[in-house]
Amino acid sequence: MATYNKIIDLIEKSKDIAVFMHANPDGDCLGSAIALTRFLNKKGKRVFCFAPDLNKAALPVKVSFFGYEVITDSYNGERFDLSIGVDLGSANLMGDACFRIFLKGKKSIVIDHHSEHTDFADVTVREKSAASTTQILYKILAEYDKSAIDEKIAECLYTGLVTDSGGFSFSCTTSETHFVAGELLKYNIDCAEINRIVMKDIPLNVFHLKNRVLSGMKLYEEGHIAVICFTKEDFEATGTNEKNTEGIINSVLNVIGVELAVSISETSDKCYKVSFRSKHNVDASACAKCFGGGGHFHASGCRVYGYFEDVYDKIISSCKEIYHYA
Ligand SMILES: [Mn+2]
Repeated sequence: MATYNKIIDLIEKSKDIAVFMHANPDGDCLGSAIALTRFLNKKGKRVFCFAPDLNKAALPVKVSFFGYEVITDSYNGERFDLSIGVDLGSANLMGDACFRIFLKGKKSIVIDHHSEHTDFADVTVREKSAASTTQILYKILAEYDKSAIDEKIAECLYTGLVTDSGGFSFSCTTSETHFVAGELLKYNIDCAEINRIVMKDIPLNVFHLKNRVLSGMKLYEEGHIAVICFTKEDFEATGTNEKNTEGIINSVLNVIGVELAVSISETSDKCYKVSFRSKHNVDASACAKCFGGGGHFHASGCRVYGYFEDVYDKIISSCKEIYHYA
């Protein structure tokens, strides 16, 4: 592919390369950044991989098996031949500190798969149909030099595929997703272990939070709309915080008959983070848009401010309206 060759050419001509990810990086973003860093190191490049806000300590423990030692500890203001951003739909998702460093690259590349994307680099590879950025990155690296891909790199790339496709279960999963996964399994990676770590493992305190909140699930519209709430008391009682709510909403959506699942988490006084997940033709993004948020058709979110009772009522009435519109 012509764009792949452009990228390979730019990398070939560069000596000092900086790699960037988005804030709150997920398995795909970190997997892409670390796989790319390791690959470029093997190609003899001097690579600086920047954590969001240059805060390496804040990176998620879950995927630390990638090996965070390749991530840059500090930055002394120097320039780079090339800046490469991964899994980045827009420049501001990088955060100000990193974007200022990104601009220090004489040339820039972005590799991304988000449907909402604003170009900000000299060369952009954007494949909306790719389940993950690592799916695209594998194709580029394989085209560049297959022999430089090793087990560690394959592990990072494979993890990105698993996390962004929900364990090959979301509709973004294509034959190419499985093809790339198949190629990566040839590197002898432990796919069962990776799947367990990123899809199944749950800390005991989060398990308690989950049980507590799920048992309070409320149903509306003959069981087609389900709502769970995470209060400050739930977090305090279980020693968790609003970051630990991730994925719990899926257990609610899994209930047969539920078409729209809603999770309301109290993040601070009179401030609520709301997530929507839907099935079939129910538009979750329309729910989030009512409150200034956004997202995908089946997964979206927003923030709502006010007294809990008011916030709750407003959300439920919007959801009922959107559910009946479908
Ligand atoms: Mn991604």
